[in-house]
Amino acid sequence: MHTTLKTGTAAHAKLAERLRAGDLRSLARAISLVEDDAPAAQALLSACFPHTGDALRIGITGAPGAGKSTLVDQLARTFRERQHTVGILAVDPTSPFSGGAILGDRIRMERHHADAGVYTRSMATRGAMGGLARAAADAALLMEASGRDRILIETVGVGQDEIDIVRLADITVVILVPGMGDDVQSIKAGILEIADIFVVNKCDREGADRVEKELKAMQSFASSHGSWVAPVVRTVASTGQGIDALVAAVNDFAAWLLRDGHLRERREQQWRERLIEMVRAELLRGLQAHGMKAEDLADHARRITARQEDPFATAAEMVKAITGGNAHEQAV
Ligand SMILES: Nc1nc2c(ncn2[C@@H]2O[C@H](COP(=O)(O)OP(=O)(O)O)[C@@H](O)[C@H]2O)c(=O)[nH]1
Ligand SMILES: [Mg+2]
Repeated sequence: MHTTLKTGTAAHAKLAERLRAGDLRSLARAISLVEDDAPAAQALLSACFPHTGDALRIGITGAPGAGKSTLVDQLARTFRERQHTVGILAVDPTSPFSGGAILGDRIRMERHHADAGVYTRSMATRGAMGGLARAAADAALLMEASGRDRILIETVGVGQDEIDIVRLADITVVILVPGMGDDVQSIKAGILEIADIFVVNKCDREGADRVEKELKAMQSFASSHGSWVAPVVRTVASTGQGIDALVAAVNDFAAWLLRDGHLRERREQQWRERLIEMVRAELLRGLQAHGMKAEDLADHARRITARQEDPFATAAEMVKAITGGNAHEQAV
């Protein structure tokens, strides 16, 4: 089954067009639409999608205060020097604030204010309807459609949300710092496994050697990477020390991705997962359009718990109601 790309209505087409021409206000408006999961968002994303796929999306994660924002700033500056255009997406699953209200990111936006080649946007739990990871992925896509070829996605290290968010990137950079109690041993295995590049930031502090040594001892954890061994880069983000080495590591990894179909494989895996998510969201939307309310779901749950209703039959019935057929027969 193939669905051709839908062209949106005139209004979406116009917004998409202005966004693609580099108009920052249109980009901001478009991101708000996807953040709100507005009905208009789908047509807009569809219109932008054909104009994406060439940018490098770099996910950066680490504990609060590790220096992510400072490092992202330095990366943005370096990429600008090398004639790239940059989109920065700061995603905070722990914050209820959105749209640029995250402290520090305001300061950053002011710093890059004069440069239209750097676009910064904050995103938080409250703003993102239908999942932060989904909204972040869509926002990154819009930034890319607006012509940015380096998308930096910064997210705070707090667990599954963070993993979901960095997994939408092509490259994942994990930042550690000496003496913050987040010794390598205490870092969640899930985070170590997704790292393509390790950064030991705040190397002006004591203990950087130990963090680096521990990381190197654990490099074998990144076994899912095949021939790539995640390097350890030492930085002092606040002075810019080590940033060139980090950019070099990013470029090395980007080159590795382009060899033997690694990038294609990674992106296909991402789309497999995202498609499932999108279908799930679409089904829920269909159910809501069909009149299902949160109270109905609560009623079902109550009856099911009391063994007055069969959840397996209910789920099939619900899907059948919106697809007009037997879900199982159709799926097989
Ligand atoms: N000493 C030192 N301080 C740093 C370094 N990098 C960042 N900082 C400081 O650490 C604090 C937190 O940095 P920030 O980038 O906001 O961290 P984030 O929460 O991970 O985004 C700020 O005061 C930075 O100036 C570094 O390499 N050395
Ligand atoms: Mg930050």
